[in-house]
Amino acid sequence: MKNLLLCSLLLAAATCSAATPLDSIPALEPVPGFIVENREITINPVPVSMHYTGGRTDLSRGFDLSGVPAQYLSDFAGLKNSVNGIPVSVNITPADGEQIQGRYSLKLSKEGAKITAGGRDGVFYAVCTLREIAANAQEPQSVPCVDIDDYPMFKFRGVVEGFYGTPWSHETRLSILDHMGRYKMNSYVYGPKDDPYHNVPDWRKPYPADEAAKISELCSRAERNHINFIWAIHPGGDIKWNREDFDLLLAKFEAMYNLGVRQFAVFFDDIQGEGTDSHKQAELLNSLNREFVRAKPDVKHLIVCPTDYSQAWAGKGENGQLAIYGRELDKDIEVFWTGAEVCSDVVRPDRDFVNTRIQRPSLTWWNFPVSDYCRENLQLGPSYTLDTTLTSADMSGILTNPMEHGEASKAAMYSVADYGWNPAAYNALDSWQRSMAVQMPGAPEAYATLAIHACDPQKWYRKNESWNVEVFDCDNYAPEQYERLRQEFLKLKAAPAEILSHGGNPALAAELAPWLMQAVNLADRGLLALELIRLHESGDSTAFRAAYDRLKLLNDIQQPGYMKHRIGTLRLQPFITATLQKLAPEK
Ligand code: LOG
Repeated sequence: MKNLLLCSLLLAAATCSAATPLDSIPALEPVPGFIVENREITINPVPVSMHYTGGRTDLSRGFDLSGVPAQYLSDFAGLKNSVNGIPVSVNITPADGEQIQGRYSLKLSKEGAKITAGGRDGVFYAVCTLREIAANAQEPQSVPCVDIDDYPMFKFRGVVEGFYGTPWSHETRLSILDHMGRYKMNSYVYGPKDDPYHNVPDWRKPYPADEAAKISELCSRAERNHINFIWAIHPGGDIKWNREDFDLLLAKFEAMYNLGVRQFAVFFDDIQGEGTDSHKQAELLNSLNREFVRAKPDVKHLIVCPTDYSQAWAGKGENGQLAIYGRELDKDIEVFWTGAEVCSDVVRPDRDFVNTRIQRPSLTWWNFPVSDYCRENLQLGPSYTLDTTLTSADMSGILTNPMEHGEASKAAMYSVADYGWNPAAYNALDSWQRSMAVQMPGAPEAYATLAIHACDPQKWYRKNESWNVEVFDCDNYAPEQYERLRQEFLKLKAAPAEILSHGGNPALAAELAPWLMQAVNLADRGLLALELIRLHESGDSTAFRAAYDRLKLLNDIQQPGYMKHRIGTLRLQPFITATLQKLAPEK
């Protein structure tokens, strides 16, 4: 059964009388999609084709892996291996040119689980699916039998750690690689702007030994998860277009190769001066391609982030950087593209713009949920405004640029993995809802309550927020609106304690901690604002005045903390501010 949610609420929420800040709430696009109720099996990403074949099987007894060829056994880690389990078989079909990388079929019946795949990645993806079924089935003792035929739409699905700010810790990266692998993402680009050995000033130097050892460990962890670890360099800020700097770049790549890196990227974003020269960039990339990439059979295609990575300033004509890339850059080099703006929807028109110029499908660098331009805010909302009709002809893939809060970014990664595998079936709202439970298994509702009020960055890439409630003008509202808002403030007040005590994800709770405190404060102010409205109506001017002064004082003293860790900025705090303004006693 499907429930069509929201949409119309949003416009209603913005309808307020004149002269209050509520008037300035922007009308943002509703989150598309619907919550799927009562599903028997949850698999993320949603498979391309899945049929129930009748009958049920028991996964609670585990899997008999004795028939799995030894070379694939390591990919079955995490599945309960048991001689009494259902038998698993693996059949490798000879790879042919037509085969889509990673395609697999899985037939789950009473007799066992039959995996057919073209190669290693396909087997791994089949196991991911099996693990999802085993972990998420409503009743593991009785799981419906299914036939699944599945393959990814896009060649690249993953994460570009490409933000400004504190780079992720080593532990966070390891855990993100596991998270990505679990949801069939295959590309992780290492490019944190504030790593000095990636960027100016130290891109020419090798990593110190302890950092180097960590990169090696990341490479192994990525490999185990069938992820290409792509190391990026950002030399454009001070590069000299001479042989000396080229040799230093080659030497750095060689050093990274020796640490285990097998795919590379060169970033020319956010630079000025000499480094922006399009012809020189293309020449350097082609030389790297010939002298390094193609010279090593196990190194995969080079990737570049151009200086003109967004339509906002990309030259349109034939002397623009993109057209120069199109003419001069080797055809096997992938080109990043963010879209119409730096932070943009993933839609067709600006893909057409870039692709016709670079003469290949671009690789989307999606600047969501990155928050380096709005560090006071979290971006915990749904991953939406992703065109579900795009295909591999429109782009070679999608990588999300996340927040410096790695754990808090995992929900978006879950959904981008979903979209990148099977865009046609992508259901933004449902994918987000599922991600809440994955991230906070002990308190999914509390996490969703916090997240729904922590979506809007307030500038640039505005996102809908608090769409589950209506805020209203204090002298023009219906009793149900009042009660709904009160219930929501009560839920928000309770959510932080629930997240901390029962969430089951301490690393995430630690990242959220400063916002959790502000959520409680905000909910308290909201409840007081509602009480104030009632007291105003009651005519008890003494009680009203006392409550007004209390809320005003609270709002003022909590303001500095709130400005550093903001929550409910789109609708909830504007409601409180508007109520205070409107009910201000005459001096
Ligand atoms: C940077 C990126 C940053 C993002 C969002 C690209 C290609 N480069 O404006 O490092 O995280 O915007 O602030 C960027 O997006 N430049």
